[in-house]
Amino acid sequence: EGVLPQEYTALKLKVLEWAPQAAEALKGKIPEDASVYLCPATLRPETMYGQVCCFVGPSLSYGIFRASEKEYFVITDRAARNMAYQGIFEKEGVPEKAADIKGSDLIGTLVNAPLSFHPQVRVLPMESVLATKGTGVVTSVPSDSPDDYAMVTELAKKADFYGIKKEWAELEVTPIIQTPTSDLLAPYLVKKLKIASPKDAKQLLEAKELAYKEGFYQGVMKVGEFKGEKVEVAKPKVRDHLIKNGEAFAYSE
Ligand code: A2H
Repeated sequence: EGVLPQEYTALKLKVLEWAPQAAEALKGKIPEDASVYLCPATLRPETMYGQVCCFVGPSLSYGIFRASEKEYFVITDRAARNMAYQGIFEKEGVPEKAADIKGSDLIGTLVNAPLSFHPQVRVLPMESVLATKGTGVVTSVPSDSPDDYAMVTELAKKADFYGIKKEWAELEVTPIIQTPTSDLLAPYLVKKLKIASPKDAKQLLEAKELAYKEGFYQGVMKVGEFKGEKVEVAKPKVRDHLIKNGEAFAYSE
């Protein structure tokens, strides 16, 4: 944990269709006219064009919290307490939980991913999602996150084992950011460091650090409204754009 607070962008991925297990578990618990959002916390809002799925920890517990009359968020209890404290919910004080749900029951849910070339993506499992960081929900950008690339590759390879449809993990990975090394930095580093699976934690940590530094300091946007601009410059602009559109909000911890 650093000394400075981490300033995340929490995205709003609207649920379009619940996985059958989730629909069953949530029956009658959420007002029919409300929208429900999975809210991944990210440090790389400028990469959101490249979302291909949304990860939850299959063994983690989530809550569905009332943000306002018409909006509910799927996040950990811990994140809900922080959000209530930060004035993100309409009502102050103890967060109002409409339902509990296990990560495993969310797998297969179809959500809308703001800005993404793939506007509809699936919720998929990732064992390494921590309950103690962010919202416990992580949006997946395999072009720029080695962890995400290693995980989607694994999911596509072993779809049956993970109980998912192979095609959910096989959405095209599009170049988002050009760096001196590559326009698909995460896949490049995963291959270069010979990372074979999400279990190669040591190499993944190295890849993550390299990707983050090179992407942030030397990256140039290859797509989107800020195409041609440096990542450093585009990052806050993409963030503001998402927040203004009601597709994200500031969250820190
Ligand atoms: B980042 P930091 Cl493209 N458990 O978003 C595990 N990882 C989590 C998490 C949790 N509970 N909550 C957030 N994260 C991930 C995009 C991204 C991210 C890219 C490249 C690097 C990257 C798409 N995934 O993070 O420990 C989220 O993934 C590498 C630093 O607070 C979030 O940003 O520094 C990042 O880790 C936050 O990590």
